[in-house]
Amino acid sequence: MAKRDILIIPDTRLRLTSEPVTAVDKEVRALVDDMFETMYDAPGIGLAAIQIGVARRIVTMDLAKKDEPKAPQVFINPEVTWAADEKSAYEEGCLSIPDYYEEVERPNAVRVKYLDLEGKPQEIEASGLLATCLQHEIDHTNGILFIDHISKLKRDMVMKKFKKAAKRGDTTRAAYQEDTPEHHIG
Ligand code: K1U
Ligand code: ZN
Repeated sequence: MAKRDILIIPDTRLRLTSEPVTAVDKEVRALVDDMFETMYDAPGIGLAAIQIGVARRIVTMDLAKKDEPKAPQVFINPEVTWAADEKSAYEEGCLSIPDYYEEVERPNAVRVKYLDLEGKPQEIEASGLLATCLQHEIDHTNGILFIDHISKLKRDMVMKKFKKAAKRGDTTRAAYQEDTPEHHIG
């Protein structure tokens, strides 16, 4: 197991469309282990493989609360097969956009088909935070970021701030967080 570096915007690899997994083998399971180590260390509730620079359609997630036992979930080649017409808003964050949070409106329930760690096809119906997180992570596998769902004005402000930070050489989450402890961009 190894903790990997998380890519930060404007890293262009975050805009890649990830490739489907063709076989859930030892190599994929080792990558999943690294993703969990990276996600728990961050800490985050979800992670897509492209966030550590691997363009494969793999998502890890753990929505357990602080006082609950760990509840790791893995989704390989996840795909939305149905989305509710009704929308709900949730204040989202992203490990690739440190310390920026904004409300995003998405379908409040989705059905998602995927492969489990044994390579078996599965399908779940999700609502609430699971639905939000699945949509956020599936977006990552398609090169889409949550800031693509907010206004252009806000997105441009965020991109400007992170491009400036990248120019300064602040390309790690740690460097960025030391500099900007505030949650909202002023
Ligand atoms: O994909 C990512 O960048 C991970 C992201 C997932 C996510 C959060 C909120 C809404 C949708 C998707 C995060 O985990 S951001 C960090 C976060 O939300 C969190 C971290 C520690 C404790 C609780 C939440
Ligand atoms: Zn994200």
